[in-house]
Amino acid sequence: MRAAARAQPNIALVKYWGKRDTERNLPAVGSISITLADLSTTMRVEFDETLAGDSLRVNGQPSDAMLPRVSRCLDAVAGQERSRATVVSESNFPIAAGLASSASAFAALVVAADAAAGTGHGREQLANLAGMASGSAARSIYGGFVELANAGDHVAVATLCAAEDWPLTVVVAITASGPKVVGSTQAMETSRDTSPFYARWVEQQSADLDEARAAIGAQDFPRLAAVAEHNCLKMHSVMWASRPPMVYWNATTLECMEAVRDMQADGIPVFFTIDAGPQLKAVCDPSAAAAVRERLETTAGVEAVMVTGLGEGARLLTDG
Ligand code: 2P0
Repeated sequence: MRAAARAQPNIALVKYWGKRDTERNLPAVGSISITLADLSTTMRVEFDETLAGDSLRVNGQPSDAMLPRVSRCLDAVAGQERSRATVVSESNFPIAAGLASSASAFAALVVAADAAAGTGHGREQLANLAGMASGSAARSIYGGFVELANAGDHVAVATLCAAEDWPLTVVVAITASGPKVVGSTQAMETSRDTSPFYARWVEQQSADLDEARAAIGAQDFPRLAAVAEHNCLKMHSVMWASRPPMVYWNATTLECMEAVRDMQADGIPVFFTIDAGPQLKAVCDPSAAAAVRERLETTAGVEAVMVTGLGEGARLLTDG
């Protein structure tokens, strides 16, 4: 009745922003992401019929705030009649700072809970269960370049290109640590309810997905760079035009963006993307990784830099 699983966060190149069904947490738009290699969350789940309630520890500390969401996810995987569980989560990167910690956490949680409960869900089902807990978590079930598509009352998720077939490098510039001001779930609803650009955002997404899919199929870096930066800035424009406005960037985020622009002008194959947080993620060809790292590390205000390749999807650990 116990198991452990590991999953990595993913970074969307064509973003998920907005929900079409808040009850089942279904996204309003499809998305395309890359799963990272070196940042990870390990989840240990143990069901025990003698326990009176679920418990959760995150990086050694009890986490009552996240517990209801984890309990609902366990109900979805193992059924309402399940035994209560002890859940222990360890991440090797800062949580709740726009680095998709919920994606790696819930992807690892559903894989561990499925094994611990012996429910034997298929991969597609696990992606849907992870997505119900956190939309982006569905993508971390898979590795490499991953597309999530809306399909009726569920999502269809698949790897478009394996990590080893187009091994890009991601350099994450941490410009501020600590939890974000507005959580994504609330921010998405505010955008849908108030942003004059939201409807256009949803309408244009399939064109961006087509463009990114084609760029990935052809391993065309400049083409992928152009659509990814466009889609990122469009998502942030939706947020900026919301009421109240949601601006996740700080001055250092902009300094990093300018550093990426300077590198592009020098012919370095790199592009940026930014999620619901102030960190800038630079995606580059591995041959440029050292230069990109050095440039971002020496950009004023950057607190730390993390470098990673692309990795595999969520998986069980045998030392469970
Ligand atoms: C993404 N983000 O595609 C986008 C870009 C943030 C900006 O998916 O409400 O934490 O739990 O389904 O998965 C963050 O959203 O949101 C996210 P919920 P989630 O990566």
